[in-house]
Amino acid sequence: MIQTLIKKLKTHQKIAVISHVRPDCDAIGSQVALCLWLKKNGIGAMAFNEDELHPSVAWIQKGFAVERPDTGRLAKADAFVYLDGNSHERFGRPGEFARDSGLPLYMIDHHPDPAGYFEIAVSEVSASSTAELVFRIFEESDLDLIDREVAEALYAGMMTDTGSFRYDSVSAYTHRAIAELIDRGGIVPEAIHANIFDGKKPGQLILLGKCLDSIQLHARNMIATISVTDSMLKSTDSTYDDLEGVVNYPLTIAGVRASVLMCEVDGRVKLSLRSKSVFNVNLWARTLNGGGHAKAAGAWHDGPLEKTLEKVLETGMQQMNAKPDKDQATEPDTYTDPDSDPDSDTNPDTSRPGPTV
Ligand SMILES: [Mn+2]
Repeated sequence: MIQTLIKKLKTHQKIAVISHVRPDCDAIGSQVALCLWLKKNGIGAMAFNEDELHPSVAWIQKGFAVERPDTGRLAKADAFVYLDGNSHERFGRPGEFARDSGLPLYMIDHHPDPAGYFEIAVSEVSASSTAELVFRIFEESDLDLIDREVAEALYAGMMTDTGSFRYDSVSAYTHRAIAELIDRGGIVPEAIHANIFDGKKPGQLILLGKCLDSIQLHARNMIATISVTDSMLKSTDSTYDDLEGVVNYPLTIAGVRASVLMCEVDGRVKLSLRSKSVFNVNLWARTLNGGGHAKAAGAWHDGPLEKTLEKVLETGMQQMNAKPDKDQATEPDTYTDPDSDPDSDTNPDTSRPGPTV
């Protein structure tokens, strides 16, 4: 599939590469690296994203600028590549423009259930990240095209989507790819980690303290919830984006199998779900009209927070009481999970949280 995509991309003059709204390092890292690959192959490239980039992500685009959508610029494209998402809805205005353009649409992604309208879809749920799939484009064409900017972009995507290489989506291949990036790009991993994790404002740590204080345990301590009110954000001069990674903290409590962060955003409640067990939060999020991966998913609820908590627990308990092996069998997500053996249920502490969405 990668070879087919490479051949196809080379038939175009100017390709618009787009990534999902509220982009993370995997979205922007993949986008910057793919645009650099196109440029190095003599193909015109443009990168678009609907949203302003958070500083922990924005530094990645020094190799290739990601633009806000502009109809005049978008109209110059003769094809679109969707990265780190698999349907129009996740891509804001660039996605709508591409959908209505009648031009070829390509996609590279690692989320389950891709839409069927892409001419070529590189869709691998077992890949650690979209950046790992973009690395394969370099590997299957010319590894010598990897320079420092490409390597930094791909490293950032792979490292963040694997929780710093700890999730069970990490394979020997992931580490071989990282070795190539370090060798060929001459990158300094510590500097990349600092760019991403060490730009916090003091208020963010105070917000973290309030979030940890709000942790509640349910269902014999197997489910943990964090409740974030609008006033917690305001009093710490923070926004939803400043909560990145906070949902993972309750997973470090012995016995907790799943964690849900509920945050008031624009009069509704945004949900972030994480699992470190066979408990499939993608299925759980779908009962709340959301989705994602087996171990990391998101959803929205109309609120208020107390009602959201009730609903979350009701649907979570239903799923917890369902037979895990039956649920897993009907689940199209092929995410590999060492804990998918129901016998290991009694020992959830040996597991790892899944990738970020
Ligand atoms: Mn990703």
